[in-house]
Amino acid sequence: MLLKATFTATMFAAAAAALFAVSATGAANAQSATEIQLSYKDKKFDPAEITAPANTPIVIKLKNLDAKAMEFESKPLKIEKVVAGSSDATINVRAQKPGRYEFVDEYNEKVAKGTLVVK
Ligand SMILES: [Cu+2]
Repeated sequence: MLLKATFTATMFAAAAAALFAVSATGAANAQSATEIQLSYKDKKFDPAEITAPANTPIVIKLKNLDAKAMEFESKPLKIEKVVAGSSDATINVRAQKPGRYEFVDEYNEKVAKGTLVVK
């Protein structure tokens, strides 16, 4: 019985250490987020293509320079955010695998397109 109790305590300690390691990694990721400046004017994203490293959280600082509201939307990134006219927004993007991720202003999606390239 004593041996079993010791074993269980050791397992518990190992599990606690593993949990701590996971949260420590999470904190490190949050610190290394890539920040990208993006503006929106005359129904165009500038730049139309933005680039970020793979497997790192991304923060898009979006400036809507148009007087009207727009809606930043990306189906592949599962993001939707309404940005009022003449205002800024912060868009948090989870770490992504390499690839091309399209986004649009949903209110003008035929013309207002951009791409996030992750590599
Ligand atoms: Cu939408």
